[in-house]
Amino acid sequence: MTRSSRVAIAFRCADPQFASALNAENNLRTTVPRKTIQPRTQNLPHKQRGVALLMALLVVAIATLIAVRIFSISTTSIARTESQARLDDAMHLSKGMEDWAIVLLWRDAESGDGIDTRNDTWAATLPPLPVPGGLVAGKLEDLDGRFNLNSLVRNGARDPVAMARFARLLTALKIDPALADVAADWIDGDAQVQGQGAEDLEYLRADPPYRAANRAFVHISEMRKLKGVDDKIYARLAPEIAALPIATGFNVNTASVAGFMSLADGISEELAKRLWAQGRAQYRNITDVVDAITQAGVALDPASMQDLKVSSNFFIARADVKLGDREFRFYSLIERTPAGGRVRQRSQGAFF
Ligand SMILES: [Ca+2]
Ligand SMILES: [Ca+2]
Repeated sequence: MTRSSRVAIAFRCADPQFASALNAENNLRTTVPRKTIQPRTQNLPHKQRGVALLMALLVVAIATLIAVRIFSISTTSIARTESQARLDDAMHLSKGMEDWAIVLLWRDAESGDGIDTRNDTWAATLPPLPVPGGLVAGKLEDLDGRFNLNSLVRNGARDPVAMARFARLLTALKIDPALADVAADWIDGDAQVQGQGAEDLEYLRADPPYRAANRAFVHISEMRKLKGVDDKIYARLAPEIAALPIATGFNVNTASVAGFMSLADGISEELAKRLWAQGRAQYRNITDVVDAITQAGVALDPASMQDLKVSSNFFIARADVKLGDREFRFYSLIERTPAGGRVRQRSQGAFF
């Protein structure tokens, strides 16, 4: 049924002539049984008149209820249609924000400095812009400065560099580093518990029971299902991790203090804060950051430096849309490519 036909029904039901039409129909209906039943007893006409009146009242009451129900269904449908239309408009606007983000990232790449930092244009918050019926605001954050959970297992085997880095990150965040084993078991293809990890047997005891995913993380919120992760731990972890569809390097320019602490044993919080530079680190290449760490007296394992970089390929674009009294938030996972960029994932409401 179309929206216009629903509206037509609603107004027909609300028409004042509707009641008199119903009354006329009721009179007809109640007249028929009276004529049929009338010969049975002497006092039936009087009784029948009472029944007829009762029936008339009942039918009017039911008709009124039906009319109200039809009207309320139709108004709910209209409300839902309007609500859906708002959501559709908001989604269109959020896709406009994706286009904006991709253009911004492409321009940044074209500018030619080859590095990505929080001082870049893409990192600036887009203040609320007026659009027909509301406002739109946006924010881009890079994800390559976070730990990619899917780097824990490569080609079916645990990656020792990634495992050690994640364990150090967990320690820096005051979380039991055993969670590195648990996360690796969650995504490795087997049901064999390694180290202090957990597989199906652990999760089948839950209520309701579930199994280990045994495939790459699709979203970081999967971490909530892992052994040992409660709301507090997840809240600490979420801003530090990413679940990217491919193996990526680690951008030191956008790393957090805990991220710097994860690079090597012996990087104190104090040193990490210096390297982090109030979130404004601007290393031109990896040699710069390696020199800064070694000059502070920390030995670096060359193998653990292999995936460090100073640029990013994955970003999360946030769009805040306000239309009338409704507010929407959308997140889009954007991959920067040589041709520009593409959207790899979308979500509404919460990203974490
Ligand atoms: Ca597994
Ligand atoms: Ca396993």
